[in-house]
Amino acid sequence: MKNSILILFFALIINGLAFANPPGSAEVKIKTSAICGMCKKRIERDLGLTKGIVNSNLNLDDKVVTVTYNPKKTNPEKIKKAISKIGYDADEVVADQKSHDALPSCCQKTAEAHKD
Ligand SMILES: [Cu+2]
Repeated sequence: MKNSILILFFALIINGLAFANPPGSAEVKIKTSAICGMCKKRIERDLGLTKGIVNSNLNLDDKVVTVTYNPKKTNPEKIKKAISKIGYDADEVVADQKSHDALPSCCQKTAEAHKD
């Protein structure tokens, strides 16, 4: 009886540790101005090279990129700036004009407007 209580006790501790520290990462969702699959690849690749970012996945349906990051190394503000530097809007952060203008014209956020 004593043993099973001990085992239960340790199981609870181990469980608690596992949940308290989901490998130390955090997640943020950021709305971007991505347009096509090239945009998706470009953003995910460049974010992958950005300090503190563990993983990113851009959903082209709603243009929201889900970024997993290490909160000790970066934060959502820095991540938005990184996306702006790639050439895309990130929530309230407007795309860096120079980077945006360097994108293929089909990937520029004005591309959609030109079609109308
Ligand atoms: Cu594109």
